[in-house]
Amino acid sequence: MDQTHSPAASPTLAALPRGSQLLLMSTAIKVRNVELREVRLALREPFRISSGVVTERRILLALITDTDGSAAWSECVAGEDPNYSSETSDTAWHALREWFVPRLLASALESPGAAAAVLSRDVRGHRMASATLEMGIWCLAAVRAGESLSSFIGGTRRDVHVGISLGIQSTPEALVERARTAFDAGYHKIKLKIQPGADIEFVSAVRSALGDAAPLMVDANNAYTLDDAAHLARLDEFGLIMIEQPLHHEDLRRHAELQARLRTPLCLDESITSLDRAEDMIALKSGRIINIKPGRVGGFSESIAIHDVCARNGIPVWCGGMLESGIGRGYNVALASLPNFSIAGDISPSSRYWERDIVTPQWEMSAPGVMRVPSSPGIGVSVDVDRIEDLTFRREVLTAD
Ligand code: OSB
Ligand code: MG
Repeated sequence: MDQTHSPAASPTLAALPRGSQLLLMSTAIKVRNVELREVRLALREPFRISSGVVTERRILLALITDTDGSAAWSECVAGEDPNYSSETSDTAWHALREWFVPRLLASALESPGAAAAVLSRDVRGHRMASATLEMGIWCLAAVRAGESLSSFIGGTRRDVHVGISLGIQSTPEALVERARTAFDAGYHKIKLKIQPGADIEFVSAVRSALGDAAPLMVDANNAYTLDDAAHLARLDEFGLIMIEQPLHHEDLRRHAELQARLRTPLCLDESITSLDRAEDMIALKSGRIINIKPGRVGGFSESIAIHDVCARNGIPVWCGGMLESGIGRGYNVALASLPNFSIAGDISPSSRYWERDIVTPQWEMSAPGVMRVPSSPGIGVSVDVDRIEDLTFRREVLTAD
């Protein structure tokens, strides 16, 4: 299946990379300054995965302003500790300030699709930091074009299905209670975090309590090894939609061996850091589904390329989450509006995470399990700058001179 969903009608323009059509008619993007902020936002309840727990997010935000005065906010998905990725809020701040923002300030971009190459030239890694600017440039270009980010990148869905990711709980009963609330709220995918000692019994309890119709999956965040293959095969009996990233965060080969021994599809998250890794996963049969987090792969251009290659190979994708504020959520909603995002994303409403988000309106379900894709320019929600000001822990404005 060839997926071409360019917003342009003309065949010549449609052949150009997404987002470049309108910009041909205007001028290149020249960034005047980038304001970095770290805001601290407490989660409503601690979120525990096999490799750590978060109670308060340290969220890095960037406000990118161009020489015409157009602006866009973006968010870095790096976490507080290096337990999901080697990047953290602190390493991302450093990478942005020292390497990525200076490159951006020194460049004129013909199209947002050109940003990734400018940012990553001669830099290894630091994809989450780089993605902060890459995604911001896509949003800025959409704002300049007066279009929603969704339609600008070729999104076709007006609504996206939402899932929820439930952290590891102390008892199966506590997990059942949360999963039941989520099922009743209409979530289309309920993800249970697991680890050795909190897996079979917990999943079994939820499946028994909610019945066969509940859309359940699990995510192990690398907590197992191939020696656990027989143990993990016991999950096959629970009719899970998928098992996410059971093995090492950089592995593909062992996941392929494991997949051959399981009926349940494997979905990779941590291991897919680029288009090449996605192609390798497909070639090696290391999994049958990909969780795309744009921050993990360096931004929207790479995410769209992964989306497209997966569509051509019959691999469904879904949009993962990194406990983003309402700003990062806006990017995820836009990305999830692309056609091959056929599985509900980890894109829950603001109230699942925060007492009060930093955007207005806050993200809410428009119907049970559904979130509307905004049609107004950019991410389609307003950034609450006063609230950001109150939550700011550090701030720095970087300019060309
Ligand atoms: O593995 O998907 C993950 C949060 C932090 C780090 C890793 C993961 C997650 C989630 C949260 O599952 C999903 C969400 O943002 O709701
Ligand atoms: Mg995951």
